[in-house]
Amino acid sequence: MLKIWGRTTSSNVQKVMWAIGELDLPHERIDVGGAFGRNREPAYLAMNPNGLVPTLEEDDGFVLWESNAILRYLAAKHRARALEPADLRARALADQWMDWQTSVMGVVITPVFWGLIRTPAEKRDHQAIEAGKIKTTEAAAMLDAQLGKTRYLAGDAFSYGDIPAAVMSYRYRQLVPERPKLANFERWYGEISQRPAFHRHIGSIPLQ
Ligand SMILES: N[C@@H](CCC(=O)N[C@@H](CS)C(=O)NCC(=O)O)C(=O)O
Repeated sequence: MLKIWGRTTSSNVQKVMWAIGELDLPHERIDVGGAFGRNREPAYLAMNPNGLVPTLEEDDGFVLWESNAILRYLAAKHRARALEPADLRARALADQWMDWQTSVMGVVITPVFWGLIRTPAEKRDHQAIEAGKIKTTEAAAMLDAQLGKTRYLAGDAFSYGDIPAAVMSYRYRQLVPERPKLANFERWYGEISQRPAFHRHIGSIPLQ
């Protein structure tokens, strides 16, 4: 059976579990990382030399890490069109937004998430948190601008291109309650958050 190694509270594991939910794939998820540890043990490092989660493992020993690569692999392998756009350009745009989450939104939200959720109040770097809030709001405004033109990020259909940004948006909406009103972003988030797999793997899991 398909195995996913990684704790449910990791945003990168959440992306993969959301895709598994959308595709309705039989799987086993094993808690690793964070308080569960085990990700620096030799057996885990032999699968994923980064010592990070998630890692995908299949019965024949195939192993894959990097959450966005896992999303692409699962979408291509199983009922592809449910997540992977058929049109080449829509697929490229989905890839673009996935990579953008890794290189932009995921980077700028990190000091906010770590500062407010993982750091005791007396040790917080408020300047870094505030700067991260401003930059994350700029990233959300980029989503809003795109979502003013298309219903979803890569076009008018939901795709894996929405998954990484939506996982970050779940965090953004809680971490920055004082954010400006971004009507297109909120409309998209409202639709996304109705998806059962989003609710199960992201929306119902408190930030920690
Ligand atoms: N680029 C990697 C990043 C993976 C990553 O940073 N995972 C974090 C959790 S979100 C992790 O493993 N942290 C260590 C831990 O959980 O113990 C991916 O997208 O899979």
